[in-house]
Amino acid sequence: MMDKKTLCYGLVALSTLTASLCAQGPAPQHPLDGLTTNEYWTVHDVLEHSGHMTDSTLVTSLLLHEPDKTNVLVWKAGDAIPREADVILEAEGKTVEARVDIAAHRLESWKEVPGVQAPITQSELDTMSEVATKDSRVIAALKHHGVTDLSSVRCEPIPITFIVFPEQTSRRIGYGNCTDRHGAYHAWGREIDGVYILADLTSHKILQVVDHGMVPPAGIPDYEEADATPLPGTKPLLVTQPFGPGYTIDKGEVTWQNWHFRFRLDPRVGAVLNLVQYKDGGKLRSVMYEGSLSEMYVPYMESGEWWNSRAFLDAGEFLMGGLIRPVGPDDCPAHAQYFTGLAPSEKGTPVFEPHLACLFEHAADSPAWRHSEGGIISGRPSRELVLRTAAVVGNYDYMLDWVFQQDGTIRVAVGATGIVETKAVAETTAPSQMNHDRAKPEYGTLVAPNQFAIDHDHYFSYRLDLDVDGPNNSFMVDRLVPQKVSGQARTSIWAVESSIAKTEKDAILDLNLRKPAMWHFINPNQHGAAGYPTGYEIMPGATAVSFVSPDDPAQKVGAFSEHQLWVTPYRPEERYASGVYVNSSKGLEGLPAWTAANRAIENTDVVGWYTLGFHHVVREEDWPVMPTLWHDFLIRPVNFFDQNPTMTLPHQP
Ligand SMILES: [Cu+2]
Repeated sequence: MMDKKTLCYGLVALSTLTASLCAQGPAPQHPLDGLTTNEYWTVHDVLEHSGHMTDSTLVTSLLLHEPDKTNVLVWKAGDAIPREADVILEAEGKTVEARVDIAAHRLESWKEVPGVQAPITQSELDTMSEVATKDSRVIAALKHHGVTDLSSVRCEPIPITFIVFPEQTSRRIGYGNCTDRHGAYHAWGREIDGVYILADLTSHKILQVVDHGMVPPAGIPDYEEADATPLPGTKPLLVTQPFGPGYTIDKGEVTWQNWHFRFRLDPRVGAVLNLVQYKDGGKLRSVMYEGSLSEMYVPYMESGEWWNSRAFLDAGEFLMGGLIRPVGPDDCPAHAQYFTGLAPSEKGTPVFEPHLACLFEHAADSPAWRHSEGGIISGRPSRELVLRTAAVVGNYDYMLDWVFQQDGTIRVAVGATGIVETKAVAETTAPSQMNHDRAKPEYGTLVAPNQFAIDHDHYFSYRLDLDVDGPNNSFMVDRLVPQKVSGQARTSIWAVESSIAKTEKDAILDLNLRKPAMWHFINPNQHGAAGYPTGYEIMPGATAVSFVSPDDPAQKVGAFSEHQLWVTPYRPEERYASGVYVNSSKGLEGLPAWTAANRAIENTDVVGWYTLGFHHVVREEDWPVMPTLWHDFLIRPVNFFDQNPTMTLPHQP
């Protein structure tokens, strides 16, 4: 058996192909490093000896509690490293928040939080499936659907993010249906639709079984057995770095070209980048204190009684095993370096996660700059550094990239793939109204016989604590406005009008092609050679806004999706765009609640929240597994440098 410690802590350095590093190292080397194995065990032991734990108490979240930002910014190697953990526990239907001082082996606080539901755990789902498949009402309903061999049946009462059933206001409730993976490798697309189960996850009681009719069992997607067929003419395409990677990692700090940054792999939100700096003229300049995903929201467009509970807040509702899962050899290039990570078990012990992220350089497919003059082409090739993770949320897989460019830009990208969620229907071909009556609205696409993929949205909120040349920044909107011109050959041009957002409500912004604007985070106290304040902008790519009515109860929980940009004053506890607790939520937590106070955001430490999203009208090509669909946005310097920082790049990429 492989010694995990060796794999985790020792650089397997004979070849970069197999190099595997622990993102967090054997002992923390920096206050923002992820919790280590020893630290998980300390937290576990402190909780176990606290006198509060019973056999049924579940650790539903265990995360690093970041030290105070002002202390981190002055921290230097050799200083003591403050280490604390935040734990959310489920204690017989009650939600408890605990904080543990790791260095002192001390429980700092243990407090019940009324009116909220902790994230759902795997054992709750496993237990309920066992209970359900022994329940006489479920057995009878499944028999009615022709399913009598229950050995391959799983009934999963999944979490519900918004209030669908009155029971949710006082109890820990799951709701869902059964799948039969008999004859298949996995259960997606194998739903025994028609049988629905409402369950109390605390008392392990099935509250209600509904059988609303007979739906034929769905076909088997069988994608895992797809032949890998060589394409004629395909020749090897190799990218190698025979002399090793062009970056270094020293005590957890990644240095590549002029970039410096740290990262940890957080069980709730995945990669958390910290202390992102750019070396400019020998001086390290701050760009971003912290950047990470904050929340995800995937509402389905099916209003029918048995499906309308499906609106997922994927980062916060179910944390077990962590949001990100291992990446494989087809996810990252052969020369990539892999990083291991840890996630908590339901007892707060560490669970080792191999290959949880990969890091690699690649030659960009376009020049950093070029100009052709008099037949002479001047220019420079460019390369990029990619930190890649993969979130796996039930049926969906998301590739999550942070891409560092040589020109000072960070590109943040999400690639959506995995299996679209289908509802079993009687039809084996598109119903006539889909073909002929275009006046009738549709809510999905028949991707295979009996498999109706429901349309839905995907929204990702990114929390971006930009610290451009220091923590105190302002948010400036540069609006492009039409200008009338008279007495000239032109009658109309446009001009840029800048305004500083004074308070949060000035900075809740939407994209509008008719009213373009630049979203510009400036340091009003630092100016470049030309006199402009130094800055970085958040530059949207193709994205979407939720136009589901704001009073829709699911939309209230994912309310961050109504706007592309929010800006808040930095508050260490404001980390998740829909709040900490998204199960059975009444909604309007997180960004809408915080910004209601309309706090001042001028010349202070501010945090930008960008929503990347897309509407997913499912295509037949999205079955049985969706081709990866990428969306991105840029964090881009604006007057941060005095000129193009890639002028002096070498000619070798
Ligand atoms: Cu989708």
